[in-house]
Formats: sequence, structure tokens, C-alpha cells
Amino acid sequence: MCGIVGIVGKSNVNQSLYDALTVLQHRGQDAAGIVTSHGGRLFLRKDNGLVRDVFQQRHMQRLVGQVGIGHVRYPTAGSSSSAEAQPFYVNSPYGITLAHNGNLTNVEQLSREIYESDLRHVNTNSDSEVLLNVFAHELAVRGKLQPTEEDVFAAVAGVHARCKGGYAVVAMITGYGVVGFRDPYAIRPIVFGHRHTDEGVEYMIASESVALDVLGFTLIRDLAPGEAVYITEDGNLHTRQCAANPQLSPCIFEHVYLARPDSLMDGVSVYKARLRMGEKLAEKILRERPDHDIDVVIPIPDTSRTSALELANHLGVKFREGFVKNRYIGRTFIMPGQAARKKSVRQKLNAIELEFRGKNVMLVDDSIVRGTTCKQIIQMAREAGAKNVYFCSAAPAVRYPNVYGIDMPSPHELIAHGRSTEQVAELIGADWLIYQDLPDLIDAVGGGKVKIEHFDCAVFDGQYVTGDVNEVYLNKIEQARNDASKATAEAVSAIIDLHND
Ligand code: PIN
Repeated sequence: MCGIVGIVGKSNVNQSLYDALTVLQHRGQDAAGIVTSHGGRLFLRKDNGLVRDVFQQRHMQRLVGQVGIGHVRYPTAGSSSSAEAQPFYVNSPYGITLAHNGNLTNVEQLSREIYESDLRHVNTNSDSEVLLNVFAHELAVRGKLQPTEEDVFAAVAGVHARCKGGYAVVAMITGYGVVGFRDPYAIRPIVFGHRHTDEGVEYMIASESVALDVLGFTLIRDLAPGEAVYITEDGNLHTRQCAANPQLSPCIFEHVYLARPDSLMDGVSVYKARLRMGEKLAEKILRERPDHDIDVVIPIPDTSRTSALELANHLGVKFREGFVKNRYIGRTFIMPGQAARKKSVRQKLNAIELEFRGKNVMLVDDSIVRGTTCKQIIQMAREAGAKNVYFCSAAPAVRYPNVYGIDMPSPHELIAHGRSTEQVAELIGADWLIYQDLPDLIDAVGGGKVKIEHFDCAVFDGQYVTGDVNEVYLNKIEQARNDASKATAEAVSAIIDLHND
């Protein structure tokens, strides 16, 4: 998962891009980058690290121009080099830079085509660089000295015809404008909006509406599946459907915990969706355990708070903050002769004993992935004196890998892979466990004021909407993951784990 932003402004956009990336920081803490364009020149700064660490005063001063794009990257196994920080750049045609959120599922084939047929060179293992080269090729074959919006949209249509997988993209065509587009299933999110200044109207494209809000832009709308928006440097906005058979199937996991609650995605309030998840969970508890003896509902901070609150309301049970999170976790230093150790949950969360002692507590989390964190948290609840510890997950059991840009462990690391609810409960040490049912999650997200019927729910049901993901592909990525993780030093994985939890 990553965050992307593009701005066509009326004055320097460096500060606004920086601010937008800070707002999107939850979508990726591994690397950050900004490129701006001024007078036919590009100015780029990208590196590993948080937005606040990557950009210093001296970098910001160099990032001049009224047009630019930016990116924050989530760590994925084997992609931690700063050479793979985004935006990526190709010099021909025009000079194009691109930032991408998602993952292409046919990257091997594309890489071959790019080299053998398009005669292009790709210098990293990043699928985003592949995507950029496909886009650049599709624009180059139009053969124009000055691309029009027709050329740009034709190039996006070319990308849709060749690329498979999940992608939300912003790309800057030097001297011409910024284009944003979304894959034909709209798996990854992308919105656009405008802001009025004394100098005129400015436009922003971003992963989440919260970036628009915070910077004083007004949301125009989400891009539709397969749609592209092109904003020229002089401020003209064009949109076009560029896919042959678009079908809205956004990733439901965005609502579970990836997105900020104050974002609207495809018209759905993430916050409201989480409230409804809590309501549905309460209904399930009342159905399956009408005689429950829960004394108190306690969220595991932060994401699950919203669902836990509504769950408690619907059960008519007290809601209490039983865990306090340290917001200032430090780095893990590698001392001579010592291997870096994974930071324990204990360093991040502390229990307020009096909320646990002698009580039957219902802990709520947004999801159970590896099960390692929740196991430790359940243990903490017991040590704090809980009589019984029940657990519920606002999402269904995560049983399958994600191939559209969310970094998930491989199947055998997923605690629910091939296991029943009772088996998971036993492994994590809960007295009983309740998972959200998938139809309830779908209804919680897509059954509000704005109706969405179909989602990408692959991590829960193993159904991959793009239709090209089979056993062979899944085995291949698992193998690649294992190789990458073997090659990755223990110290690095400890830090990645810290981010993932
Ligand atoms: C919570 C994110 N959320 C917490 C991620 C832990 C599963 N884990 C998925 C729960 S927040 S595990 O956004 O950081 O607040 O028990 O499966 O290891």
C-alpha cells in the first residue's frame, strides 16, 4: 500500500505536496518522494524514511514549480532500497514521472515486452517502473511533438489493455500536465478536487480525500474504475473513461484499517463503515451468544476504536479504553554483537489494570493477520487480571494473500489459513473468538447511503477480481517472498514488523 498525490497549482506546490504526503503518511512509512517541474526542468527528492525525515529545508528550496507529484511507500518484502523510492522518471517522451499505488500481476510478461518489443530499459525490480514504461511507450507511439488530452487518454487506454492488477497512478508529463488514473476494477483508491486561490483554481489528485480536506481542497469525486483525469499545466481539467469493461470492485480492506477514518472512499465514509462493522459484530454476538457475560468492551488502539464503540453501544455493555499506546516508539539500534530484536507489543501498548481486574473483557481489533500481536495482547489482558478474555475481529478471517498492493504475509504465516475459528481462538489464547461474516462486512461498507455491490475481498475469500490470479501465480509470489525475506537481514524485518503491526 502506498500514498500518491499530484497537484497542478498557481504558485509553488512543494509545501502543499509535502503537507499532503504527511496526511497520507499512514499509507506508507518506508520511503517518500516529490518531483516538481519548472521551466522544462524536473526537481526530484526521494529517499527511504518518513516524510519529515526525507525532506529538509535545502531539498524543499530546490523543489520549485507549480506542478508536481509525490509518493509515500509502504514496506514490502524485498523492496526496501531507496532506488525503488518513487516517483520514477523516464526521459522519453517529454520526460514523464510517475507514482503508483498498487501491484501489477502480469509484471513478468510486461517486463519482457518492454525490453523485447518496446526497446526500453527498466532498472529496478519495481512494477511501478514497469508501469511507467508501458505508459511512456503508449504515449510515444502516438508520435506527437505536443501531446493533447486525446493522446494522454489513448495512452491510459493502452495501459489498461496491457497491465493487469491493482493500480492508482499519478504521472506528470513535463511541460504539459498531470494525469491520474485508476485500474478498470478501481481496486486502489484515488480522488480529485480543487481549491480556489487569488491566482486561480488549483487541482489535486490524491489517494484519499483526507489529503484534499486538510489542504483546503474540495473533493470533486473519486475516479471511476478505468477512468483518467488530465489537468493541463494551464489549469484545464479533462476526464475520460479509458477502459473497455470497467467494473467497480474497490478493495474492502481499505475500510477495515488501511484508510483514515476521516476519508470518503467511493462515496463511503470510512468512519461510518467502521461504525457499521461494530453494529454487525454486535448482532452476530447476540445471535451466537445470547447469554454472553461480557462486562466491558475494550478496543485495541487505534483503528478498532470506532467499531468497538458501536459494538459496545449495541450490546449495551460498557466501553472502556484499556490499553494506552505509546506514540513515540524509538528506533531499534543494532549494537555490536547483538541482533536487533523485534520490539515487543509491551513497548507499544500498556494495560490499565483496573479496567481488566476480575472482568470478562471483550477485546476488539480490526483484523487478525498473523495473530502474533493479538496473542500477546490477550496475554497482557490476562496478566492485568481479566477473568475471561473474548476477542472479536471487525474483519473476517484473513486466509489468502493480497496481490493488489497490500503487503500481507504469505499464506502459511496467516494464522487463519487452513484453520477454523475455534483453532485460531485456541492459538491466540482467547476464551472465544468471533469474526465478522463477509456478507456483513460487505454490507457494512457497501450498504450505507452509497451502495456498492462488489468489492475485492480476496484476502477473505480467495476470489481475485482481475481473473488472472491462479495457483501458479500465487506459488510464484510466495517463493519470491520467501527468497526476499531470507535475503533480508533480521534487523530490517524487525523494523518492518514494527510498521506492519
Ligand atoms: C491497527 C492495525 N491492525 C491491528 C493491523 C495483528 C493484526 N493487526 C492488523 C491488528 S492500527 S495480528 O491501524 O495500527 O491502529 O494479531 O494479526 O498480528
